[in-house]
Amino acid sequence: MATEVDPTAAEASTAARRPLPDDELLDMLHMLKLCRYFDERMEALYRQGRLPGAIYSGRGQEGTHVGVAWALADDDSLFPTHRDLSAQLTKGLDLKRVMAQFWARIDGYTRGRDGNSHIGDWSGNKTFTVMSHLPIAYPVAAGAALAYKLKREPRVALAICGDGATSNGRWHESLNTSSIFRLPVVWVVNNNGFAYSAPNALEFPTATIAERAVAYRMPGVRVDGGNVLEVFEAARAAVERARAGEGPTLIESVSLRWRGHAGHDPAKYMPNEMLEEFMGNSDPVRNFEELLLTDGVITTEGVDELMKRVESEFEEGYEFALASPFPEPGDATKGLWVEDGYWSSEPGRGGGTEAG
Ligand SMILES: Cc1ncc(C[n+]2csc(CCOP(=O)(O)OP(=O)(O)O)c2C)c(N)n1
Repeated sequence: MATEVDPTAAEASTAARRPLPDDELLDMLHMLKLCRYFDERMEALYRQGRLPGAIYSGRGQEGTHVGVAWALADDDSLFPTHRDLSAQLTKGLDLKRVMAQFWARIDGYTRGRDGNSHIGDWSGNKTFTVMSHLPIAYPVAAGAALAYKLKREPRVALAICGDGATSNGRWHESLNTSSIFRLPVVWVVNNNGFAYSAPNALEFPTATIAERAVAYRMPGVRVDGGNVLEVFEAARAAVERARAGEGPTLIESVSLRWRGHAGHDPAKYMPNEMLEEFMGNSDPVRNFEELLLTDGVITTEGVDELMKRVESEFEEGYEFALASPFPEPGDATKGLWVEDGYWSSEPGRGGGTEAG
């Protein structure tokens, strides 16, 4: 006997896989594709000797970056690490200024002081500048969260680091302090399997990073970085919990980086089978595109249009970067204090008084 099928039930079940309205899902796909394309093109320019700075590819990890940053409100703050440019773009960094940064031009976020990923825009998009010492963003995020709590501001800080950084004392101090004071903070660990070349088994004795949350009496969640919606939903729950005054959450997102630690690292330590498995089954960009195609949120023509838009955004950014002037020698001694306006979120030379 044929079973009666209720078409609205099928519709409801696929819609249940989509926790955001369709227009936001399309924006999310755009961001995922932009980040992937940016990463691929920047690597190509680097290999051609046309990109002077260093690159830290986050290819394969866009699901984590876009998913966690999507859960933040404008006034919430992001504390990223060297591999998290995709999270910063999602939080609102301007692609043109990011590219000017990589070519060390005056319109870059550090106004020509740095040629790679030490980017941030605290006065604009509340992305704290990336610092090298791992995981230095964690204690700073704890401090920001403490300030929000003391000032009774309904804001949340979210910090990201890699698995390797969890072996550093600052990581434990940050989790400990945040739990004692129930700070409005979300701790994200992007577990890409390797701390540079050291595999997880040589980094920590537990099977997962999420289970270490027990020691700090906070929830620990492990998500699949290949599934941007799973990441987003975990981050959204953690952000809501933090905003409601219930304290921190630890999120471990498992997502291999497909490239080496930096542009100069061929990553020979990464087993081929592992890489193939992640690239085959855990590609967050392809997985999400397939979901939206299957659910009829986008068509193949729509995907082609999106790619054209992404390509022209990149070209515009590239032209902007190369047209932006280098800093003048005098700029080096300007803007050493926050008050003088040099660090305003406007591009260009900025205000700023001479030091000394
Ligand atoms: C305190 C500190 N020690 C060492 C380094 C050098 N270093 C830079 S990246 C890196 C690997 C970090 O691994 P992980 O945290 O897993 O992040 P990944 O780069 O793999 O994304 C190391 C050791 C550093 N920046 N800071």
